Amino acid sequence: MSERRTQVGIVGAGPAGLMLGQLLARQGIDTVIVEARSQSHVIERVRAGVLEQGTVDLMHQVGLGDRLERQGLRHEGIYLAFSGRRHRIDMTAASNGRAITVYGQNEVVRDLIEARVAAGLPLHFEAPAARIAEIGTTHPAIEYVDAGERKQLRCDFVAGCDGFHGISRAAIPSAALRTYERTYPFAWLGVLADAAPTSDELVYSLHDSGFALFSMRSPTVTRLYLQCDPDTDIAEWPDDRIWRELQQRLATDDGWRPAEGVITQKSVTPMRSFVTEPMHYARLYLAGDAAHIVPPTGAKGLNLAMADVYRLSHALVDFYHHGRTELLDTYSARGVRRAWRAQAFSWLMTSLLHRSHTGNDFDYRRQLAELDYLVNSPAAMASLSQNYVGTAFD
Ligand code: RFL
Ligand code: PHB
Repeated sequence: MSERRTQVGIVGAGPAGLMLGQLLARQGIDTVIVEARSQSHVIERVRAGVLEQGTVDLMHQVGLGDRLERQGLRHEGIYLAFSGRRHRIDMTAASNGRAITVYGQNEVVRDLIEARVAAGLPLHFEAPAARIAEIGTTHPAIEYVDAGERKQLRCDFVAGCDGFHGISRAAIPSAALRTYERTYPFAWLGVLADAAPTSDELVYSLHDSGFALFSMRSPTVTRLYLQCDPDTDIAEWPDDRIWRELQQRLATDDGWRPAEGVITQKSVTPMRSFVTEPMHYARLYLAGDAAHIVPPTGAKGLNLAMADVYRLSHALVDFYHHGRTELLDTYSARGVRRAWRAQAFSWLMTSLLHRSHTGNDFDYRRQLAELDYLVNSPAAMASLSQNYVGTAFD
C-alpha cells in the first residue's frame, strides 16, 4: 500500500471539507482532501440555499466573494403564510441589520473546488476513505482507494467532513461518543423549476394539506418544497401533481401564487435531528453533517458546517503557529453548544410549520394560534429573526 503524508487529512469534499482546506491553505498548512464521489456529482448535488452572514463573510475572507457578491440574493425578510394570508417578518430590522443571502450550496462548492484546483492543491475525487487507522495516536492514517489502488495518508490530524453517512464518526469507539436523535414522520419533496420567482423573499407556508416552501436560486430559477411522507415514491409525483399541490398550499388570498415552469430536478429528503457529543476523538475532529444533522426548516445545516470549520481552522492554526492546544481542546464544547441552539430553532420551525399525522385538529389550531402570535408580536418576530439570520461565528 503506497503511503504519503500531510498535516491535516480531510475526508469529504462537501462545503465543510472544502472550506477547511481553503482556510488552512491560506495559513500555509498542508492538507489533502479525499472524496468518495465524482467532481460533477459533488458540484451538481442540489441542496441548501440560504447563507447566514457568517458564511458569506467566510467566503469573502478566503477570497471567494466575487461571484457570490454578483449573483447572491440578499434578503432582509421572509414571509410566513397560513390561513390564506402572507405575513412579512422584517428580519433585518429585528436583528441589528443582519440579513441572509440566497446562493446555492452547489455554487459555494463550485467556487471552492475551482479555487483548490487552480491552486494545484490535492483533491482526490472518486477516492473513498475506507478506514481511519491508528485513530488513538498522534499520527492517524486515512486508508482510501484511488483508481483501484489502496493508499494510506498519514496525518497529524484528521478532519471528518464526510457527512452523515461517512466513515469518520463510525471510526470512533462507540463508548467514547454519545448521540442524540429524532426522526420526523415527514420528508420534503424538493424541486427546481425554470420559472422566475414571483416573490422577492422566501415564503414558509402551513396549509391544511401540510407545509410548503417557496424559495429561489436566481432571477430565473424557483426552488420549491412540499411536506410529504418519508416513504414517498417520487414516481407517484408527476409534475402536474406537484404543481397542483404547490399551488394549493402556497397561493394566498391576495392573489399571490408561484409561477410554474419546467421542473429540472426533484428529490425526496428525510428529516432528522442528530447530535454527536463530543465532536472529536484523539486527533480526529468531526465537522458539519458528520457531527450533527438538523431538519432543513431552519436553513441551518450548511451554516453550522461552516461555523465548525471556521472554529477548527483557528484551532489548528493556533496549534501549528503557536504550539497551543486550548482552542483544539474547546473545539467540541463550543460546537456542541452552537449545534444544540440550531437544533432547538430547527425543531421549533419544523413543529410550527408541518402537519403531523399523529396530531389532531386541536394541534393544528394550536399551531395556527402560535403563528398568529408570532406575526403580531414584535418580541416573537425578533426572536425568530435573530435565530434565522444566525449569530456571528466564534
Ligand atoms: P456533505 O455536504 O454531506 O459532504 C460530505 C462529503 O463527504 C463525502 N463522503 C466521503 N468522502 C470520502 N470517503 C468517504 N467514506 C465518504 N463518505 C462521504 C460525500 O460524498 C460528500 O461529498 O456534508 P457537509 O460538508 O458537512 O455539509 C453539510 C450540508 O451539506 C448540509 O448541512 C446542508 O445541505 C443542509 N441543508 C441546508 N443547510 C443550510 O444551511 N441552509 C439551507 O437552506 C439548507 N437547505 C439542506 C437544505 C439539506 C437538504 N438536503 C438535501 C439534505 C435543503 C435540503 C433539501
Ligand atoms: C432552499 O432554498 O433550498 C432552502 C431555503 C430555506 C430552507 C431550506 C432550503 O429552510
